[in-house]
Amino acid sequence: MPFQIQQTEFRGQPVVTLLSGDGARAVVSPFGGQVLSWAPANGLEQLFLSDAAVFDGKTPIRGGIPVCFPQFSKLGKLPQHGFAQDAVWEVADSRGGDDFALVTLRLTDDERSFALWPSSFELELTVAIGGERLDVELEVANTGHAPFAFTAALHTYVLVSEVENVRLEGLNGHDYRDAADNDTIKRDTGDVVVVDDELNRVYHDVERALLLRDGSRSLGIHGEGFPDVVVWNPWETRCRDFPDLAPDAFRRMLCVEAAAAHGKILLDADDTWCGRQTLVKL
Ligand code: TA6
Repeated sequence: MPFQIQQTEFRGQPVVTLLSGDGARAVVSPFGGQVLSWAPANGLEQLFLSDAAVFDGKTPIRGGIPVCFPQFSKLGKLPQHGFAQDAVWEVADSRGGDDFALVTLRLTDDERSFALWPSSFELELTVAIGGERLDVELEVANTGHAPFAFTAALHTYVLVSEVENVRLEGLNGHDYRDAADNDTIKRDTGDVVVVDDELNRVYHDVERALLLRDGSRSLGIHGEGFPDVVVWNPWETRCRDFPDLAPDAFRRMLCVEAAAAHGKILLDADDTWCGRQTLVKL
């Protein structure tokens, strides 16, 4: 089967659909620079996208892989998660072959970003699929004359069959900031992370690959460049606070995010930083 890259529409908004020669599929939205859907070759959907997500070209889309930049969460004075998730990115490149397809989106500073954050930057987000693998790479270039600092995340919503049955391995022994418990710093001492309540943790300095087990399905999750991992589920209690999540949607999602959230990344003028998250269906 030849690879296909098409600019089409999804829920009334422009998207790029990728199909690699070996049958992996993805949908990427220029609005937000956001992966909305990914299925590995011969496999099922792996990302959660809320049925109640708003597709109006203005509101951040609930699900897939939102890009948080230049601020993760409320770690600063900018709107929550910064301004990249509701900006329109330009399609800069796309290519494919027998075993891959990729698209690169680009976002540069403009009047709106400058009013919020007076720095000159260029972001490139490359989404590559093929076989069992999804790679999402965020490159940040400082195109100005002064250094800047940022926090960031690839806020990945993994689709799960029932969140209470999910086991997340690989975080044992790591310190985390528990945002669901007054930002208390704790150490993870369990073999696995289990979700049976609201969970909002920023794990510090995670170098290991993680394994998400969901019944017979397993997903490897690995970050490079991003030092931290955020694990988030709003549970029943907080799910109600999100108008773009159905009341029981928390059961079908677990966010496992590649993040730079514990400390800021400092980027000198003319310098470039790169972070990546890789998901592999095992
Ligand atoms: O990554 C976790 C988090 O920062 C939570 O605190 C939670 O609010 C979530 O992201 C969703 O944020 P959003 O701005 O997309 O509603």
